Amino acid sequence: MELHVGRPNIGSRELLHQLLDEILDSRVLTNNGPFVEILEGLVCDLTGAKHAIAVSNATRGLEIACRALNMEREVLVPSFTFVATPNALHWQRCRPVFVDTSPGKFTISPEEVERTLGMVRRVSGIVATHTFGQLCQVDKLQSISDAYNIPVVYDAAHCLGVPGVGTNGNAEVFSLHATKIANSFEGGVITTNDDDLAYTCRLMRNYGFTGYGETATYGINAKMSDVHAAMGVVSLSNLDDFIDWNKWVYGQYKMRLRDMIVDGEDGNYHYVVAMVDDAEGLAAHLHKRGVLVRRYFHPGCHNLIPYLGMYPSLSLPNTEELCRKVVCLPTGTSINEEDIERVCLEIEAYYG
Ligand code: T4K
Repeated sequence: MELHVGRPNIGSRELLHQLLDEILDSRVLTNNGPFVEILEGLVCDLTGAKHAIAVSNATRGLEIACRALNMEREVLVPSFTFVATPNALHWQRCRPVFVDTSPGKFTISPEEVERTLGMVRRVSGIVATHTFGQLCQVDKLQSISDAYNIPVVYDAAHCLGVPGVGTNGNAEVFSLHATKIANSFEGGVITTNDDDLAYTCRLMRNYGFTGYGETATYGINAKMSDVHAAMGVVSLSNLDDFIDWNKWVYGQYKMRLRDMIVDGEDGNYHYVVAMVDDAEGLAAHLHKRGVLVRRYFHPGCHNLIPYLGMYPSLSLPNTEELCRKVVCLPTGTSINEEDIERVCLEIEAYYG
């Protein structure tokens, strides 16, 4: 049997079936119905954010947040992230300017952000990823944001349930994709404490409508259906159990593989990250044996089309090192003790 990194956490089927019946009986299937509101309330409770705006996926959420904050032209972004992060900017006709990570971290380097701001003109914002549940250095980034008067949006796709996330920067964007710790099949949520920004994001996800036949801004369809929201509600109701399970899985790997496993105690344990000298060789060995580890994020975004070749002299040594070394191991509620034993035995066999 194949072992995966992104096998979805399911939660209570009974509750989901009950909610789906309610939705079908009510015939309110979408257009920001009651389950979308319930989901948004749960995310506010969880994160402490004043506003949560559910959207169709995190990529759209990033687009909307950046657009609502008037990001245009150059925007600073890490290269060590899922390609959705720069793509959201590119899709909004912004130019992603890739910045290196801090040594020993998975997140964008504030020092490199500042250095880049000194070299690149017309930067209108920063989009920084809290990678694998490891939060960015938010205080340093906030100081830079204040000093240069540019907004910061956090890509918090991996971070539901991570302490201290939801109210940083101008906005944070979570993913509820099937592969995330909590999921709504597909989905995302923007959180912010800024009333005006929340209002604009709400309008933008719904064509800019303020009322029947009235619009106040340009917008798009980024709504989450109530069926998706119901799955999100079920998933969030089970979030503590998912985190507990992940923590146990992480502990098992850590006990067995020790320093190979990156410390993850500050996060939600959703990604168990191994750092090895030759991620390529190890991943190939494991894939042949049905252990479908993932090399997130290899190659770095600056080496992916459409960004490849855009900055020929760009040097991102810390990013390159992570791309060479990081392997994400199978985790989540579908993984059990036997599976972990199998993964560890295969890794040990590879290293002889
Ligand atoms: N920002 C960051 C930092 C992100 O990591 C992501 C998404 C986003 C933004 C964008 O969020 P959304 O717009 O999607 O809300 C996966 C996910 O598809 C992607 O959502 C995620 N990041 C990324 C890190 O991982 P792939 O290409 O590796 O996905 P895939 O479909 O190959 O799935 C991985 C594994 O999970 C496979 O072995 C199969 C298994 N799987 C997957 C799905 C969808 C299942 O067993 N069942 C399923 O339903 O990108």
